[in-house]
Amino acid sequence: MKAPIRVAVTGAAGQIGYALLPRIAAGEMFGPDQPVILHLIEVPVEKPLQALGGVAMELADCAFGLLAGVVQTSDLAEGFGGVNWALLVGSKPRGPGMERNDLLKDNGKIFVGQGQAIAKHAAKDVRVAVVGNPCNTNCWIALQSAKGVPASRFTAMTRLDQNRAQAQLAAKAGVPISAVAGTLIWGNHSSTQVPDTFHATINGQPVNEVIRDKEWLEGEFFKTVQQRGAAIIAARGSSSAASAANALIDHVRDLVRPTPAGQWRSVCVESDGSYGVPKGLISSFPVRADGQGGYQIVKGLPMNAFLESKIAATVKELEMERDIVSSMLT
Ligand code: NAX
Repeated sequence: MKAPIRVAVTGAAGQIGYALLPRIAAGEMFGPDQPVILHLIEVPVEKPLQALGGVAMELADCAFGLLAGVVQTSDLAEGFGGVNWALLVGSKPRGPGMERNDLLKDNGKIFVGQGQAIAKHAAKDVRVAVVGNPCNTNCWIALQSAKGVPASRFTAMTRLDQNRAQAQLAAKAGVPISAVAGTLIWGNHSSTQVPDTFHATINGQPVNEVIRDKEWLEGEFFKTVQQRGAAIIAARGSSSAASAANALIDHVRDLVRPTPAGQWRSVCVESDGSYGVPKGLISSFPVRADGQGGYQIVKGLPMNAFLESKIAATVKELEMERDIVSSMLT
């Protein structure tokens, strides 16, 4: 058995936390031979802290062989102390009548503090995955605030969007999920995200040769993926939780392991200027992991006018978000 790794999860008493934690403790994220010590971080408020106690009791009651310890805390020094992974799930939800700019600023403050605490207290090899929305910009803030931690350690999640796109294509083509490969999300995890079917395949064939319905591919498919989160809220009365937790398991597991030859995963990472995305923005790209803690943005995928115009729009939104929060950074 390997030595345990420490994994921090913020917002651990929330609904994604509830769906996520047992799966990490069961070995689905880091493998069946990797023990974990979970650092559960919540706000210092009675109700979530009480709920967190219940989550910890349930984790104990699962008697997971890989769960080597549980820390419950509101203190960021303790929460991020020695952690190898920081999964930043908790954030402030958008309240009734709240402007997007206010949401960005309120969450910005949270991620400044968390970025600073990660730099100060986490393990030297710490890696960060941001889920709490607006996740790209929150990730950008955390990265700017975590002085001394390499930017390549910071990612944000568009894997749920990729999984949604893959499922929609499989359903439309009437094929198993496994027949669809290479689905890809560009840009911001928001309603401007760009689900790309041009580089995906179904049973090894280009998508548009199997689904001969350009109107659906550029219309309904696009909108369904972009607005799936809102559709789930409308149906369930709360936002995606099981699928979001599942996507985070996929996101981290696929960054830890080497990506199989010829494949990529959608991951929001710091732009190096590829595909016309300004350097420094946290944007979703096709990414390949090397299994040693590193990754590469896949270069040279052919683009077209449709993709370019959609990517330009989502990048514009990312720049706008960055400009709103950048005054918070010292
Ligand atoms: P919940 O409201 O159920 O839980 C959030 C939890 O975070 C709460 O328990 C709250 O007390 C805690 N929290 C808030 N601020 C915190 C802080 N500063 N430190 C520690 N804990 C804090 O939300 P949930 O459904 O779990 O969603 C969590 C976040 O994921 C939201 O921001 C949501 O928008 C985002 N999502 C992101 C997705 C993605 O694909 N990137 C998809 C799913 C989800 O919508």
